[in-house]
Amino acid sequence: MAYELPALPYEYAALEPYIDEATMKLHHDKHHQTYVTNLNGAIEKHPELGSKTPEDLVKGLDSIPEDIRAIVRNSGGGHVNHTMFWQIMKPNGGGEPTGNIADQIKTDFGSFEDFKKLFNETTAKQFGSGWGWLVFDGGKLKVVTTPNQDNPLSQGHYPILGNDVWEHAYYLKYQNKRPDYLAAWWNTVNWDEVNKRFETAQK
Ligand code: MN3
Repeated sequence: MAYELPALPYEYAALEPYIDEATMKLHHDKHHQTYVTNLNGAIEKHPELGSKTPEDLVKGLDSIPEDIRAIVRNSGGGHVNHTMFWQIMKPNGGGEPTGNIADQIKTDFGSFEDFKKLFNETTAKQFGSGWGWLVFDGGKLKVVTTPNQDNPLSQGHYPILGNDVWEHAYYLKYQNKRPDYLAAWWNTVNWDEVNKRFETAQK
């Protein structure tokens, strides 16, 4: 198998009460696993692609053979997105941003509160399934959304953080109240990891 499901870096219940254990189990063990399984199935048809990182696959969708391009876009994107998602959260996370990302957020959005408000409002409006993202584009932070499992890498933007607004990410606990989930999610953010990603984005 070319790609593997990464272990969750904490217990399933570690993000309670913001994200419940049952959601984490299903989300990691079933949803993320399915993206990995389907990506591997596609790569079996073009084994030469198996040496690429999942990020490189998603970055270069145009060069993926047409017969598997949609699967790589959806399942490769799903794999990349969720791998990041588990890492940018942690137990006892949240609070004010730290490090360089804190300064950049102030520069580009005015304050952390203004940034959160923009991110939550923008992401709440993503119609149907998708993601909200913080990307670094042209020397500035920007909030964008993508549908389905599309990753900003496919548009040449490195995602610094992202939140999953597929219903599977929140429906068990929050039902139809996506804004409540978005508001609570900030209590899980791992700012050390976000700072690492910001450093990579600047390169
Ligand atoms: Mn998901």
